[in-house]
Amino acid sequence: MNRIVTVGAAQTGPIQRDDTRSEVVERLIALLRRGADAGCDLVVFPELALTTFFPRWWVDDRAEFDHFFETEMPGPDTQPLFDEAARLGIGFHLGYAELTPEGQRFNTAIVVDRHGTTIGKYRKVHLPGHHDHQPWREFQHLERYYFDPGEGFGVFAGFGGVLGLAICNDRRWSETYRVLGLQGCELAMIGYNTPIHYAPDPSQDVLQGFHNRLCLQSGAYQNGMWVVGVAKAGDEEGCDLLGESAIFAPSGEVAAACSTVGDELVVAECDLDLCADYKDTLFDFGYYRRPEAYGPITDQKGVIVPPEVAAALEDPGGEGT
Ligand code: CDT
Repeated sequence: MNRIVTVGAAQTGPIQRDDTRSEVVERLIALLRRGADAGCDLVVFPELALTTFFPRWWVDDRAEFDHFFETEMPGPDTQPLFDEAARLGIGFHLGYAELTPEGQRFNTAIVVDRHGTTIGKYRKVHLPGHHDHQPWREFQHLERYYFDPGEGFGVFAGFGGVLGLAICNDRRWSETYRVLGLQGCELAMIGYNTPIHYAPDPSQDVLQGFHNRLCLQSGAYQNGMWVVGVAKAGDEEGCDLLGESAIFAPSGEVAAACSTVGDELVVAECDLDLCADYKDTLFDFGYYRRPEAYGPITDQKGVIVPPEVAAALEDPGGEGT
């Protein structure tokens, strides 16, 4: 019997700064109910799904933004989401800002089973943007100011398969999917908030949708896993966020895709047994991978052009010119 998990990608439209937590949770519950009506086992919400994307603003004292963080999960505002999911008998994935008792701040995602129990938690590893105030930008991207980095990519047992979590910018790094793939991940959930305008190189603005799909799709194919990419989309406080939430099969094919930038649910029946078609053939890691040839992947962080190559390029009339 095939292992089919019916997954809903629950994209949300924008969340404005003054929207209350309970208003947002009501929207999530509405999506959850649509998911239940559509037969979902699992509904996937975006990154930072409870608040506006507050790293777009600078404040001198980070603590001024502590109200965007959750100190407990579930807390009083989010308990209704857990309760409704358990009542409906479906699981969910939720991204939120986490403030720990020790004062650490993380960009976090959890996966909750159909009984309302949290079965997996992940803290974002790749924090994009900058740590300092850069007033020349139309808006800031201060994840490196507001968040501490997470420590790694774990996988979790749930819904009959191996689940993996990553968050937004993580999806642009092939290492993310490979580390999950090496742990047998069969279904990766990745929420995102992606401003269409990229201040350091605006020529990339028109390519945002293409790059989003390129990364999610190739991550799915090259690791033989389902990938669910879910956006918080639309005009949020004057910042245009990419939609294009979608579910990708282990073949890399699109199984379901959103077409709006509002609250929208699309559903795919994800057959986890399809992963083996790729994991046991072309991407049989145990048979084909050559870790002994991949040293620089973990031995170094930035680019090191080998000295002899650099020298050849500097030698006028030499081999490199
Ligand atoms: N939320 C998040 O990680 N967004 C980034 C924006 C990159 S530009 C600073 C992303 O990779 O989509």
